[in-house]
Amino acid sequence: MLRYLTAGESHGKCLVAILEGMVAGLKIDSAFINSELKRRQQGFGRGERMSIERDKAEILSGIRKGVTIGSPVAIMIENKDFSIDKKPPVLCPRPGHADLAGSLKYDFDDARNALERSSARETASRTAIGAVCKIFLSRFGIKIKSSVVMVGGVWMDLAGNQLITDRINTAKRRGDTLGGIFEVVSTGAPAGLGSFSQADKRLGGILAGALMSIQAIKGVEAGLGFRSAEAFGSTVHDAIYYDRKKGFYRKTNNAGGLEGGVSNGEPIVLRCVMKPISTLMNPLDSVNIRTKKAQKACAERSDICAVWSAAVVAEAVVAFELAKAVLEKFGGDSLAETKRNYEGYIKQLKLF
Ligand code: EPS
Repeated sequence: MLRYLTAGESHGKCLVAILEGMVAGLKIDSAFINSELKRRQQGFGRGERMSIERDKAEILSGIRKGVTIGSPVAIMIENKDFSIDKKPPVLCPRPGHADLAGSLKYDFDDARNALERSSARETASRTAIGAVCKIFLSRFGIKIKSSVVMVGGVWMDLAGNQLITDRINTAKRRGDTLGGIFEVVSTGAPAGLGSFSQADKRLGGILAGALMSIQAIKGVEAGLGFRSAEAFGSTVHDAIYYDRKKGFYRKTNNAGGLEGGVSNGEPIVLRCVMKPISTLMNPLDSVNIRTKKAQKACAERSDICAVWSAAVVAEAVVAFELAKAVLEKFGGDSLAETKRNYEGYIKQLKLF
């Protein structure tokens, strides 16, 4: 089974990620991992931290001479802003962040203990894991891309970048923040990943759960998603056609490539809603967790808008889940073994 763990605080010494279960024999280009880390740091509206950090993956184990050897792949990303013990306590929790819920849960009288780990800085680790998974998936012709669809109510297809830039600048002037919507599209996945046999094997549920686990994500839809609620079934479901060369195919993809919890061979199309960043420079009402007196929420350096970054993180978590689904379907401990099994199945699909 493919699995991963991450560790590290936002202003701790470093971030760590361990990916276990990746096949042996996969060539890993560390420049690709670093380019994914760089993509995550970009986008208009990011905070000052992004000019401090130069996220770079240091591979600690699991890869020898640029090739995986089947043992856990451990990756470290250094935090240039390693200042956790010098930071002031956070006493007035920010609405929307994990500050209050985390302090209640762990019995902290300093919400910094919660915010340091709950911070979206952790997503750098997931991006590194996702990059390894993307390399694996590329060997099976599976590609994952994302695009930002809307920021702060301004739709990309209706507006140029300038309108969105203006909106983010307005938020900044007001001491406010913005969220948005982005889309993640995976192409090349064969029909048959995931299963309807058990709730926890349904690929739609697995992908939605993974995307909802990304900091600040408040909603996920597949294909036509929420918009399918207002239409007749006849206009929602994707009619089936057959061609001797192409095999089974569809002219529409409202299902977003998922039917019955199983990939159907069409692109897997997922959209996520990201709420606005919860650190507001013009803060909302809060309560001091020690004195219990009314006070404004704490406000320290953060982002205004991180939708572009979240889209890159979403690609990474989708990459991990698809890599896991590929390994569950085809098995194997080496890339050659997994590929052999995959090719046998593709042949079976062609003969169907
Ligand atoms: C982030 C690093 C953080 C934040 C952001 C994401 O750095 P700092 O808190 O030092 O400015 O910029 O985290 C949040 C938005 C959040 O709410 O936790 C990063 O590396 O992506």
